Amino acid sequence: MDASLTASRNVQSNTKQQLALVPVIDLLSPGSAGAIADACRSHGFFKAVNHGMAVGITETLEAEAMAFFALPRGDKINSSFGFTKPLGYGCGNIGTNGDVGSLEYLIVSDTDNSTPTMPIALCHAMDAYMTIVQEVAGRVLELMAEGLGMEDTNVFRGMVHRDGSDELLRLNHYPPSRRLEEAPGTGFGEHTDPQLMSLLRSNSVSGLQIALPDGTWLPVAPDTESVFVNVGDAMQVLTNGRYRSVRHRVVAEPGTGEADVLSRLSTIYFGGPAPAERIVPVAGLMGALEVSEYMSFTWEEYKSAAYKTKLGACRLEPFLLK
Ligand code: GA4
Repeated sequence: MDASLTASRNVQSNTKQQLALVPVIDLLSPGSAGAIADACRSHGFFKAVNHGMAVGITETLEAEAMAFFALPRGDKINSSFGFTKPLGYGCGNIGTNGDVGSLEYLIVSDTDNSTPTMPIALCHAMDAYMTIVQEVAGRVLELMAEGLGMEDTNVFRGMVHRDGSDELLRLNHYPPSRRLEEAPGTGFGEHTDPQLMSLLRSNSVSGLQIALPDGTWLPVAPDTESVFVNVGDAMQVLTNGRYRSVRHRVVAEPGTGEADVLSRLSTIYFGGPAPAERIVPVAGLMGALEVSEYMSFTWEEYKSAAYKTKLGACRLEPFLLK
């Protein structure tokens, strides 16, 4: 066989093999910015180790969250603020457009902490967690900018760490999958996150999968010591498509081990900007002749359009300039 053809096949299969692995990035290593940029381009997803989040705070939140989800249903609805969307407690529904999932959840916002009767210990645990996860988010956003060679590495971080920015914390609790045999269904259907980025932590129960660029699903092994980073739609636009938002979902297949008897708990931080922030490709990043692939819109416009879509929709498509 032609040597150059063999070489090109090898390159292709190496790329395929690399894609089949979740990139793991040590946030303290000197090459972390470059590695993050590669992962955000190829997968829109990576696993961060050495993130520096205090174990005690994550363990306390997990224990308080489990205690909350173990409450009788009526108490959970009362102790949050009913089914008011998009914040509060929910069970079985996702969003308000008819999507369902086999999970219950609690969503709180950093700016609107109006959770008057939520258990006080859970409020404290969520506040403490928010503080440490925001720090990691800031560091990751800085590295995302550095990895693109941007002069101002504070651009992304500044968008989500500013008064009025739209940061959310979501706790998802999935029943053990053996119980799903009676009512099988996806835990959380496939979707991309609308924000700049999301940071996910989970207990040791599996279920998360990410879509590779060719559409195949890659299961992500749970790792209680790591934080998983998702690129969101807003970041895809800010980088004019250099970083891609990742489709992901949570499935629980009965008969696969731990997930049969234990419930999965995940905690996700969503880094969104302030409502008036314009989501357009960052000037310092664009090549001389490069044009934006997207229409110009504010976060408020994107979010209100996103909240009218079904979970699995390609939310950026209507904003693409063809
Ligand atoms: C996906 C990311 C976050 O979980 C979320 C979700 C939100 C919701 O559950 O209310 C949405 C979904 C998410 C995207 C499209 C809309 C809104 C459900 C849905 C069908 C809190 C978010 O910001 O967007």
